Amino acid sequence: TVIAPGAVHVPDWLGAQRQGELLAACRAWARPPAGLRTVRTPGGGVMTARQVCLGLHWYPYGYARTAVDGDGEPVKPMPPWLAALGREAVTAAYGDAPGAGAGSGAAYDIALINFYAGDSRMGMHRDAEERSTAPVVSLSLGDTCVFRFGNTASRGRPYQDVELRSGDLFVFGEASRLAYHGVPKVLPGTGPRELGLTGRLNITLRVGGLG
Ligand code: MD3
Ligand code: FE
Repeated sequence: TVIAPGAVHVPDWLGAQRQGELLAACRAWARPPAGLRTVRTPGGGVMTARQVCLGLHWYPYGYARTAVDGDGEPVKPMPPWLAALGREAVTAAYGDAPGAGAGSGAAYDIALINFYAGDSRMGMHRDAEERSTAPVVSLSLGDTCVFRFGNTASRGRPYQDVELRSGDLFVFGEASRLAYHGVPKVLPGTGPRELGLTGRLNITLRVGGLG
């Protein structure tokens, strides 16, 4: 489903088996060293969703090449299979026409994994720290959330609210790459029982273009 130009939602893209495998990987990445962390925002606040980074740090806020918070350990690497999943996702959303999804064709080299407990939220923001125009790939696991997709001009209206469920893929590229977006709420207890996850995980795959 095309929500806006370049913003494509593919419900239930990951089957039960791949959801289970991705969750197991996330649980391993969440363990120390360089495991799940609390992120401080520039305004002095704290994100309610906790985060794990692969490939590059995002501490205390924004990409950095050295450990500057938490346990001081270097982040875990981006595994090649996860980079390949990013490319596969872009093809699933946009098709494989030459130039589909634009970007430089560079490899997906950063993953930001957000863990939402029942009362976690994410305010309206844009993702503009990457130095690449490649689409951002989003994968959801566990509880359903309300995802708010806005516009490129401001945090406010117009926006569209879309429910993201376990296994859903969303790709944000082209004219939607710099749109404001957020997660106003998670709907507790709505995830697939057999997955065994309380809360919600969102895995975003990015091309940093940061050298
Ligand atoms: C639209 N995560 O990590 S995923 C984020 O569910 C983030 O955890 C939310 O926003 C989450 O930055 C939303 C959907 C998403 C991710 C990246 C985008 C939408 C986007 C980048 C550009 C435009
Ligand atoms: Fe974002």
